[in-house]
Amino acid sequence: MYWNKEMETLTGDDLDRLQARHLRWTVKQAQKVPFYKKLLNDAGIYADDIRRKEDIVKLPFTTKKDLQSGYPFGFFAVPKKEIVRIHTTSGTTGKPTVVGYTRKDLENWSELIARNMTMVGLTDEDTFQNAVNYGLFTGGLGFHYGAEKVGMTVIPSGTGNTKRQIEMIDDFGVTAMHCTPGYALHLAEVAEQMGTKLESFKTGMFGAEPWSENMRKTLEEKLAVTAYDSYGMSEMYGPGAAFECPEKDGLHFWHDSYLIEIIDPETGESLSPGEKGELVVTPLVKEAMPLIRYRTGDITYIIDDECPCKRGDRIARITGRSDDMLVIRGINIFPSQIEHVLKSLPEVGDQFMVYVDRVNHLDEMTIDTEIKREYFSGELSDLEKIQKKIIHQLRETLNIRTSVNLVEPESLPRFEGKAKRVIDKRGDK
Ligand code: ADP
Ligand code: K
Ligand code: ZN
Repeated sequence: MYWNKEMETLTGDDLDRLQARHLRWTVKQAQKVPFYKKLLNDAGIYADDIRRKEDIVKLPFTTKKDLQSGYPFGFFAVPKKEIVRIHTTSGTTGKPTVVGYTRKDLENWSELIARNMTMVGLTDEDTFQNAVNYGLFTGGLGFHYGAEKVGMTVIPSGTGNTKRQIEMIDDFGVTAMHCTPGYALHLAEVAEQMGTKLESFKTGMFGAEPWSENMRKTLEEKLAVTAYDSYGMSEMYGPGAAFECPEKDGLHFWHDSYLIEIIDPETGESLSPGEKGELVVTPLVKEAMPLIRYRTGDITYIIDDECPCKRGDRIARITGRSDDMLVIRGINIFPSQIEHVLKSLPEVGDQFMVYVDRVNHLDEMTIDTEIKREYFSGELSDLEKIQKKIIHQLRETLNIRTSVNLVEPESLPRFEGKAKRVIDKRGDK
């Protein structure tokens, strides 16, 4: 099933011409942003130099650091009054990355979500529960409006209160759901304890964090659903940029809306289909915040053989990161952000260690942190107060609940070379 068959299956010269035109437009749009104006000027590249999509390699890369340098609105290419929505995502230090949308951007985004949902067989007959955070994260409102566009009955359940979520699935006859794969597994377990088989639930759309084929098998068995992988990031509108078709063999990137490349993260050199590297994305229709060759940090490869569904190029599942970003319950966290929070608290000493593990199928983060000697009174109540303060501050900034253990000054390992502050045990599970 297709939402927009012509666009989804465009090939050959027609596709090449469309992509080249959109790329040229995007470069023009980017030139309205002072950062890009200077960058392109310095590189001596202008929109008119872009004749074919292959010309993209002449353009410079953009990084998350660049976006941060423009905090908050420095990357907007349209006057503020044309921005109708803002989302944010975690940055590398204290400040988040801000993304903005024009009305047209929101329409474009909904169109892509509508394509994804139609691709996996969902229609206006379906009842859809969106069990992700509806705040500043893009997964809530993004999927919500796409599902409404299809005409589904949408339940904006948000996160939390798993028992209630399960009751809603049963009581409202929910057929399709969007959440993180970790949460889906938790849901399956709680449903089992509650003695319900979630009869109506048939289609799971899972994303925002890495998962595996084994996890798919488990989810499909436990929930008796078909599970699809959904990939995106706030800088590309949000989720929905790439999505699996019923073949479940790679995620189709919407080729009229994004140009994708794979590079060697060390050298920046372009890699060929099948070669694993860092995904670089150039959105082709973003008005409010055009981006050029954005380095996602996500590791994958391009699959360019034809899919039976005739849609465009696919990427393989994301298997890792080229940087130290952690994805915990779908939330992106950089160790530098943790450091930033800890350093802002006078009681906290020099060293910390982050442990990430999976408990009952959900990601848990624990931070061991040293306390300065003058605050290490040995009074239990004082220490508890400090511990609470740290937990609160981390939650405020990172949007995630962490456990914190206070340890004595100078008791954590010191590093001579590059500090290894994160121990992630999830891969072993
Ligand atoms: P989202 O809400 O789509 O997760 P964010 O901007 O918060 O958007 O996070 C984007 C990052 O999340 C990606 O760069 C990637 O590291 C991770 N991510 C999103 N979807 C997936 C997925 N399906 N598989 C693996 N990682 C994913
Ligand atoms: K994420
Ligand atoms: Zn396909």
